[in-house]
Amino acid sequence: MALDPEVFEALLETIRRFVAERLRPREAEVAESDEIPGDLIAEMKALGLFGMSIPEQYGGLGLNMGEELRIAFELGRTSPAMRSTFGTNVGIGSQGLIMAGSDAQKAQWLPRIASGQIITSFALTEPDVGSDSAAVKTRAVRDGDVYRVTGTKRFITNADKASLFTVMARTGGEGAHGVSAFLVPADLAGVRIGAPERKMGQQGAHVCDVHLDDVPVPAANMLGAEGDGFKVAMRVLDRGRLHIAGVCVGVADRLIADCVAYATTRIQFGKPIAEHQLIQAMIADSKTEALAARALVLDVAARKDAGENVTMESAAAKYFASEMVGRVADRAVQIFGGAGYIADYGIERLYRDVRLFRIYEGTSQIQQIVIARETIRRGG
Ligand code: COS
Repeated sequence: MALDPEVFEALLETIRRFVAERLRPREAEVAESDEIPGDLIAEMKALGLFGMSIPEQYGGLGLNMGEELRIAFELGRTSPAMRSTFGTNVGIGSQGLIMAGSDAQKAQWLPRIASGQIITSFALTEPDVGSDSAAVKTRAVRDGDVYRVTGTKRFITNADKASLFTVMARTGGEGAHGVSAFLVPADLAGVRIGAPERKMGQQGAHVCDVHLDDVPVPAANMLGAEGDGFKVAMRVLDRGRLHIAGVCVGVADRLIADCVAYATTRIQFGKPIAEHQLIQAMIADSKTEALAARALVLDVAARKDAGENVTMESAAAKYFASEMVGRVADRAVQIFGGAGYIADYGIERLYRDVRLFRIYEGTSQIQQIVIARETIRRGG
């Protein structure tokens, strides 16, 4: 359900200011420390960012997809790691529960997820299970009132901060229909979190292994029915991919603004480089692509809010927007020239940060497969 438009515009303006005045000045500090400062996390909680997609009845802001995406555009204007702080609570960490959870499960967990009191995480990927996510090897074996869950999950965002994981584990035979989804509290016996990985970019956002060793997960913690886990994961990703596409648009807008600021003040050959046509061509290409991605994202969000199936459209939005922001970041380094390669200007950092968008929540190649399959299935 949409918010009152005036209330929403006020929220958007507050977040715009929060990003510009509070988050942007702290980007270098976050990158160097590989942590989001506690005072910023407290402000994110106070703004309701952890619960923006969670229904109001559970203490969230209850934004619809169109609204969430317009906020994602604003959040994209700072280091992507800032958004990751609450990104799992808004998206992949909470949506399985919202889509497939029982009323009791929702009442138990969602209010604390919405407030940011607990962090959530989505555990699908494994050491041997990346793009082929129906091949999940983690096993869940029924034992009275519990399932005993054993396996290793890999590259799990926010795992070191999470109190609750949505874990996809195999309860049946091979393939997608043998997978079930479980809510796994991090404090159950047998849950062990690995050290944060060292990464190319997005410092401040942590990914870790999650080791599950005979973890006794209450049978009541299953999301949906046995065998539904793969479909739950795919529906969560349909939505998550659209959100990521929105963030890509925001980062592209930020990079274009940085390019314009630099190109209008940097003098070469006796005039600002923004007056040189080869620089203008790069600005024009970046702006055109960012506008196209924005329009696509908003169109898909409107379709989703209208109740349409947007599996294909979300994949297309994520594919286009993540590839687009990669090109925009590459041009930004080029426009900044030597300065684009120097850490102090922050452009090379964003260049590294955006590389992940083409990989996580499904690689570009997986998006191509989803787009092609679904287009063929729909007959064109
Ligand atoms: N929504 C609902 N159901 C879906 C679905 C979706 N988006 N996608 C697939 N399904 C269903 C199918 O309809 C099928 O069900 P039926 O057998 O009842 O018809 C079942 O799930 C299996 O689907 P499919 O045969 O398409 O599975 P594949 O093994 O071929 O895998 C891809 C499909 C490759 C698209 C999937 O594994 C994928 O998205 N991989 C990438 C995972 C990813 O993004 N990982 C990132 C890390 S998580 S942050």
